[in-house]
Amino acid sequence: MLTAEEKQLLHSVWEKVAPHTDDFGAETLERMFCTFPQTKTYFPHFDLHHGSEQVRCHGKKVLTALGNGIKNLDNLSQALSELSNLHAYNLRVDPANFKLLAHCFQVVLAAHLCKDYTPELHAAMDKFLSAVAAVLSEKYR
Ligand code: HNI
Repeated sequence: MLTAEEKQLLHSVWEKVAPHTDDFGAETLERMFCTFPQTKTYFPHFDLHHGSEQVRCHGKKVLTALGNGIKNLDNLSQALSELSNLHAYNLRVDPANFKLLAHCFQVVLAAHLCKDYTPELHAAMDKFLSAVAAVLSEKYR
């Protein structure tokens, strides 16, 4: 699915994202909770206010998992297998929400990387996030 060029783009963008996983992760979640408030229902045990340490810590976990996915583009299903089990069997997150999170992450990337977030990179990231969503949803049936 991803071309060699797209894989290369994803690897290089992650070098820019990796030093900011806390900030970008927190902003991604804050945007998701603000823009799509229904997503908050999965986090009744979290303090969701701006600046929440829990949100920051969780955002870092989510982005670290995405970084792990980028390191394993050729065996994504295997790399994210545990997370797939967790979201399907334990958390039971409606897969529609994966698209919402992906959208918010793309907004964060565009806002911070500005011109470096080229249409080609946007397209590659969109394909990657769709593949992650597919893996996280594949245990639902
Ligand atoms: Ni998600 C826990 C990664 C989408 C709700 N999630 C995690 C963890 C990672 C993670 C990593 C921590 C696992 C652990 O502690 O072992 N989540 C991802 C990724 C995506 C994603 C890579 C999609 C790109 N998760 C979502 C979405 C929701 C969601 C869209 C709901 C709207 N996730 C959760 C909840 C937890 C969670 C709830 C448990 C949080 C906690 O700590 O209690």
